[in-house]
Amino acid sequence: MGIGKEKLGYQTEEKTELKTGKPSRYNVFLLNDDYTTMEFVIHILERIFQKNRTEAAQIMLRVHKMGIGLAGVYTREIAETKVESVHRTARENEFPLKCIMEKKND
Ligand code: TYC
Repeated sequence: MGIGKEKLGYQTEEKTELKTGKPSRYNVFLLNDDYTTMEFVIHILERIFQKNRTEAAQIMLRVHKMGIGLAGVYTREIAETKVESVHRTARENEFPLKCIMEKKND
């Protein structure tokens, strides 16, 4: 048994939301790899992140060149669902594409 978050003085997500009335937002990033095709990443950005083809191609190229790129910003549950959808769709198509989420500083 550890010391609870409350005693250590951390804010829980629930307390922050109750106080501010605003849910935390999360950046969802795509990561580069050597095997996933450019066309598949564009398809993911169009279908899962609702980007148009021009935006999708720009984000894909940024990930390809920089190693990481922002696909979208969402509340926690939606971000979690996006990450799962990317991984499931990539697995179904036998690509190693990875997607991560990170809480924004609110
Ligand atoms: N680097 C990949 C290639 O050259 C393309 C790619 C872009 C893969 C973005 C993943 O998130 C990614 N085929």
